[in-house]
Amino acid sequence: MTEETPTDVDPDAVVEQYEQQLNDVLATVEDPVPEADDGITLELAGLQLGRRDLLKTGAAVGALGIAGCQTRSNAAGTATSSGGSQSHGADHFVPPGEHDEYYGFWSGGHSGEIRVMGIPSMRELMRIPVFNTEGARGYGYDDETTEMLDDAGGYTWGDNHHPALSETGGDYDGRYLFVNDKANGRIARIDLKYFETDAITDVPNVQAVHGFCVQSPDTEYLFGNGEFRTPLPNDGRDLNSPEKYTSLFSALDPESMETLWQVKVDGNLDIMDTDKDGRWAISSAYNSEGATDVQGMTHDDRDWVKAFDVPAIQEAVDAGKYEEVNGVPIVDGTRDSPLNKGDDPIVRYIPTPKSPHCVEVEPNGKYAMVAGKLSPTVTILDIEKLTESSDPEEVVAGRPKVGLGPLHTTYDGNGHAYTSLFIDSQVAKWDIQAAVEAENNSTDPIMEKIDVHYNPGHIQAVEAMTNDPDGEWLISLNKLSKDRFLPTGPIHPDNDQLIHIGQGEKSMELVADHPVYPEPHDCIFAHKDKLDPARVWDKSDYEGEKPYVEESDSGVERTGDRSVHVKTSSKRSEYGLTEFTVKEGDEVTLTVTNIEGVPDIVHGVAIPEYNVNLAIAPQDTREVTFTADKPGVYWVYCTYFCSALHLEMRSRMLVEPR
Ligand code: K7E
Ligand code: CUA
Repeated sequence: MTEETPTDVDPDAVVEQYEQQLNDVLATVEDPVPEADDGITLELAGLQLGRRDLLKTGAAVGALGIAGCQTRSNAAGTATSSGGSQSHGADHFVPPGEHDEYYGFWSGGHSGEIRVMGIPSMRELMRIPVFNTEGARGYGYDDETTEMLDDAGGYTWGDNHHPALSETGGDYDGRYLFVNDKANGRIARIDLKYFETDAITDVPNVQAVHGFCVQSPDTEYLFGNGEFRTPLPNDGRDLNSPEKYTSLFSALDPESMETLWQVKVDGNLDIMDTDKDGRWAISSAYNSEGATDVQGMTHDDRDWVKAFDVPAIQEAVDAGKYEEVNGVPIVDGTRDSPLNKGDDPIVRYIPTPKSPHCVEVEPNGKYAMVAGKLSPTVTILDIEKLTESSDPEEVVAGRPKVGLGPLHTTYDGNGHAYTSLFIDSQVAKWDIQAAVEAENNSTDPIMEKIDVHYNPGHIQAVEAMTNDPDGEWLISLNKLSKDRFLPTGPIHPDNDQLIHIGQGEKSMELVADHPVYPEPHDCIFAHKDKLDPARVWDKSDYEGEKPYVEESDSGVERTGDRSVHVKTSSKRSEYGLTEFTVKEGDEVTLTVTNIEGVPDIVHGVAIPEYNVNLAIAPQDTREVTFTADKPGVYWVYCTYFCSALHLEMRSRMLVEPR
């Protein structure tokens, strides 16, 4: 057998091929790609050159419109992280000891975690492991979290994209954060009392739950879009019949986290949002062709945004108009479905330029913005017309031309929309009402553009998903940082940039660069007053599920011929048991309570060579079960540096040979 050897492909040629391919696709978009003002379309995806390189070579600085503060941060070679630069109008500096105004929850992409940030300082406050395992918090090591991950499919990683805060009355209620796992089709819930993942659902029948949101205004449902089309059920049938594959829209109950029903549609579902009245869930979609490669997926001129009439779908489910697959009722929402005939289809198909990306509903709930991605436009949908009109074309209320590669839109609550432009590496600010009044493809509604570095995906403004955003800060989550930071080898951090959006016509100001570990997709911010996290555990929250081990309860109980239950308290600077003895081959259940009531004093339990790693916050109890199959002496130590006698905080596990 001959092994395939890598061929000598010129790396520059690969870039050219990519740009050629992208240009070819863009050339087929109905509305022609505008000439960039400064003639830098050759730098299409911004892959070749950082703007810093341009600065170094002195090229076209003026033409690129590089703002003063960017030049300054570039020249200094550092991010303006202190925010103390005098000429900045906006100050994001939070002095030592003071708190940020907002909590930011960042999706961690394929790291599987959520990161909690303080805004505007951009300080990382905490990480919440969700689909990953994580040593520092003992997540995926104790029985409870291990079982939760096992029950949700046993995957060891996830790809979280869209964090969503629970809402009551159109405002964040501080109870839960939800997030999707695109990789394994899961949805997780994080309890914001404890900042801990408390439930994960492996959604049946779907691959790649991508678009995800809570239903506004009262979180009655969670909605997830199965992006990849697959046979239904995906059990080996129809492998080579892509025309039979289907993509599913799923509804979950936020309390039980059960999948309530699904709707099958034509095309790939992508991103979604809901209106503000609990009626419509609106999803972008691409690949109406039902193809399996790039050429096929971008062949036709049109794709269809899907608007799901939620009460009508619920009615169809209640009336038994579904087929059941793997225990979930599936309603037929394809174009040819009988439920889509007549004046009140359960799913409306609204034409958009091909391959749109995001749908984001503005705070008033009047319009939904569909970012064009390949088209340089945003399609504005009039949500009221969804209800009133049977002509899908009438639903389109406007289509401003915002720039190249529009992906996501966010809002300041003052009538402005902000759209990220992936290809242009910019954020465009535009006037929503002006865009509705303007001709399609007009650039008149555009108020301002600001350079970001580089290739932004999502952008989010503070409290943008509520009915009443605060409109002061905006984050651009840029996929590439290129040369903005000290080099860290071939894998660079992403670059999340903080922009002050202020008031007035031209008001956007870049105030900070923030390197982030790959790869956040989206984030969401809540004012600090909307959350009330616990400082210590309330043991009544786990009463009946786990014991609370007082010092005097510490001991070893033999529960069977080959099983023991070891219970111990922990406090500064000792465990309730300074040693415990088990027999070789015993299944050991170790229960540890942190009996301290002092906030911030966490104790760990690590047992070398047994993969045991617990982290126990004040008043919490954790359990782990393992088999003591190696005779010998094993020190048990505390992993959190909890006191001056932390190193002495130890116990011994003695495993007697059988
Ligand atoms: Cu645009 Cu998953 Cu919302 Cu990434 S998605 S960017
Ligand atoms: Cu307890 Cu260190």
